[in-house]
Amino acid sequence: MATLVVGSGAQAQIVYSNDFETTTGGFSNGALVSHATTANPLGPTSKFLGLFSDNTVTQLTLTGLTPGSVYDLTLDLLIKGSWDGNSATVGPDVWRVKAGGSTLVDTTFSNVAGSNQSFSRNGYIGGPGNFAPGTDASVVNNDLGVFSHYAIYKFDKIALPQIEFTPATSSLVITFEGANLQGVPDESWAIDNVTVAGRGSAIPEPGTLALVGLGALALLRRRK
Ligand SMILES: [Ca+2]
Ligand SMILES: [Ca+2]
Repeated sequence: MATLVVGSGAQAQIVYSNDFETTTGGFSNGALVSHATTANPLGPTSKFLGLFSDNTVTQLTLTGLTPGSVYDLTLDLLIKGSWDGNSATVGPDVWRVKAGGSTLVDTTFSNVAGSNQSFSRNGYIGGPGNFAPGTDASVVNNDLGVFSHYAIYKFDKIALPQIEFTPATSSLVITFEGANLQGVPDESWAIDNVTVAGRGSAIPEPGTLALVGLGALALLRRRK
């Protein structure tokens, strides 16, 4: 059941996949933590990579990418505790994803009634969203007390716009971070089911083939 896939075959085009049941593989920081609640919507024993708070960062280093190709990042995000969304006094409680020099996600989340969040399914990249707590979450549980209530957001191919990036080089560091958070157990986050997959056609050695193609083109021109 537990899976970690790195650099699988060209057919699958999955360059990274981890459900964090057995390994933190590829990530710079974080522990395998059980989301200790009987209401765990990902299964009572499912583990996450976390818990992160304050300004803690974790980074995923990807290698073997094809420069110029588009890759999709999917994940589940656990927002735990009293996140205050757009609040100017005890926030804003921000969560971001960056790839290289690009910001892929920059948004706020709220688990607290009266504080709105900027996240919605169409507004997570940036922008001054102003939506109710838990908007577009797949699960919201406010029955566990202020430090334990949570929401889970699925960044996937169906419910939300894709998180995508186009690497300029064959390796890339993806950074996941929170900002303005108030520490565990007050405000924290964790991730699960992280997958990175390329959209390109199933070609074993794209770089090599491109060079071969250019060579063939040169030959054709020479013949003409
Ligand atoms: Ca898991
Ligand atoms: Ca806060």
